[in-house]
Amino acid sequence: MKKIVEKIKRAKKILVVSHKRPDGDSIGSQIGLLLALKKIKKDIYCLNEDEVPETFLFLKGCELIKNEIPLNKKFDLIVTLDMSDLSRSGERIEKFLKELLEKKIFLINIDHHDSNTNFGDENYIDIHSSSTSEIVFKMLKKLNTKFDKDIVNSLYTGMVSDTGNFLFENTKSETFKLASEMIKLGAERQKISNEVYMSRPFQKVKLISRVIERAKFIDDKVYSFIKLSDFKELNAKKEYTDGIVNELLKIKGVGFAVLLTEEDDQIRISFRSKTERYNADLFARKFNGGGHYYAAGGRSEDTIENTIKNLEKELNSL
Ligand SMILES: [Mn+2]
Repeated sequence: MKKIVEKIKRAKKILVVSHKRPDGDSIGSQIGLLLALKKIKKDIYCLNEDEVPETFLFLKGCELIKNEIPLNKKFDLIVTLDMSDLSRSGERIEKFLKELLEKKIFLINIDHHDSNTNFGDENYIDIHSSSTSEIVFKMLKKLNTKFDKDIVNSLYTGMVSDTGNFLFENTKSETFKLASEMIKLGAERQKISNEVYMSRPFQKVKLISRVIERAKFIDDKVYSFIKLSDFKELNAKKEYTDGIVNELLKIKGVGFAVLLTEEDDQIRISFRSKTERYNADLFARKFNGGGHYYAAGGRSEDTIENTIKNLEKELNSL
């Protein structure tokens, strides 16, 4: 951590990148870092493949996250957040990052995924942290940041969304301790919980109901799917799929849940576990993916029918 703090102190122009299909943690950690470093007069460019999801537009500073490759490419440091692998940034941005790396621009990789490939020049991977936002908060404290409401709001949002509102296994006593510190520093706990967990667009609720209706059980394991046509029929945005797999996991008696989402060019698969018996990370590796013990992702380039067949077979032998 010390090395990273020193590198950041010395850098002037910093590129901050996170993963495609951003979530609360990637957005929260990016904005938190950006606002804090702006205070000490760093020139920051936050770059993501995809736009900020609707749910997180309430965060002040989210308009500073860009989707365009910068024209002025002179950076002296790259920080990647919540990214287990360079390719997680998305094709377009990965290509840009590789160009910068060829020019020997130093890369700091900050993440909490077990499957992180340590692709940075300096890697800070803490798999015991609830979220990347939690790691960024600890780092900013070491940088003697003068925290304000907007900084802690974004970091708190990252923590709240990666822990499912402090519901998932990754919620540790340390998580509550840091959350408490953030609240003391001005984080608006209730507003954030309302924005992230109590403001579902009705079309998303309809999508959830479709997923629940289609649920198929194999012992204490469950899976369901979303078809491309569902989005059109329900007038639902692609980002509404976020977190839906947890609705399957919440069912009494379920220990392992899988959600398949049909996309234009692939099937995206989410895996969630709520018991030590099932390792989502290991299971996801059978489907070109990985992640954490209790939450992981994968994908398939086969049809949804074949992917379901394959999944059933794997679930039966799990
Ligand atoms: Mn995360």
